[in-house]
Amino acid sequence: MSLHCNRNRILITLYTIHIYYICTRMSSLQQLIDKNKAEVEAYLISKAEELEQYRIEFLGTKGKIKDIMGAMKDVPKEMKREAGLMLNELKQKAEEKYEAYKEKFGDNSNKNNTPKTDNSLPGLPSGIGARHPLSLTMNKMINVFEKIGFTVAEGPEIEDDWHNFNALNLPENHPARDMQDTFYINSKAQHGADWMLRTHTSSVQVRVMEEGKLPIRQVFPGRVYRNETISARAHCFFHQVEGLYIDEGVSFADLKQTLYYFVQEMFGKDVKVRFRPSYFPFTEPSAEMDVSCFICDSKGCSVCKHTGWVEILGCGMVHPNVLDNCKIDSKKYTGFAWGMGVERMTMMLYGIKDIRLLSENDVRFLEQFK
Ligand code: 2NL
Repeated sequence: MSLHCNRNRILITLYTIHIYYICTRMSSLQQLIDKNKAEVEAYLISKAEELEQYRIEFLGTKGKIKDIMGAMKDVPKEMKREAGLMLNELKQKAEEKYEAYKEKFGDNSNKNNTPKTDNSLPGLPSGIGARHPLSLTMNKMINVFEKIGFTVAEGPEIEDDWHNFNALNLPENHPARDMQDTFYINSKAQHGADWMLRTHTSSVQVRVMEEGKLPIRQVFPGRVYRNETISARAHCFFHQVEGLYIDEGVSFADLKQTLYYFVQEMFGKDVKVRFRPSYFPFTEPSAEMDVSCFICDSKGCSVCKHTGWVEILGCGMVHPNVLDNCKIDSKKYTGFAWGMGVERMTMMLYGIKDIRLLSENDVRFLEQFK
């Protein structure tokens, strides 16, 4: 170590002589400063020891910069100001380089290795997530039915012909089976059955009915698929909450009251409902239910297309053929069923104008539901 220091000292002393030599020979302090600047820039530092070496050589009390400062006394008075500025610039450059590397190699002043972070400080907060608006709506819908004794059932998204169509009184040549509407997976594959993405959650209801445990009072939430062109109003996959109630003596009056209770819980006690006759292959009679427009209080707006009413679901009494297909005695049992779209309901509740926002998962959209 002392050998090392002595060597440094000898080098530095030699350098001092060298400086005087250059100062007299070149008669220009500028050249000396420029030379040092270039040396500072070119000095290679790859480890902490080299950084210390650099410090001693340029910034130490017996270093090159101090030496040049010593040489300042020989600079003529009228040049002192300019020379001082040049020297300061060199010093600043040398110090900046030193500080930059000091940061890189860590501060060695922390000799006893005490940790530099205070572990008692609270951690950085991580962002709170938000439920997807579809989940919010779906949960709200399910909760209403749970309050009046309905339970939840789920089933597969890949279905066979029987559960998605045949059992539901959708005959072989029904237009709903068309390739235009249904995503078939492979045509007439194993055992002559078509596999497809379910087009409604009614297929789960068929599975429940086939189990034969009665009465049935359930809701069926889930994703369904239809081969539609994607636009602001339609998507090739969306979500439904369907429902089914089968027991002895279930009537259309029960259907009306159950769905009326549902909309009151969803939209408030002042909401009005109306039923319009409709057609579905799996129900008879069938109806569609409208609610009074809660956006404009039925005064007329773009949501209700200035009619004062918005359609929210399709429903009806389960067709006797469907009951028979599922081995439920249609002479003894009756039931009602309904189906509604979760996207549509969500768009109405939150004023969302484009259905695609609900499946793109743009965080800027989703974080608004915190
Ligand atoms: C609509 C119409 C509806 C059903 C779904 C159903 C299921 C079985 C038996 C009878 Cl297993 N019906 N479901 C009934 C009527 C309408 O959905 O427009 N949904 C969005």
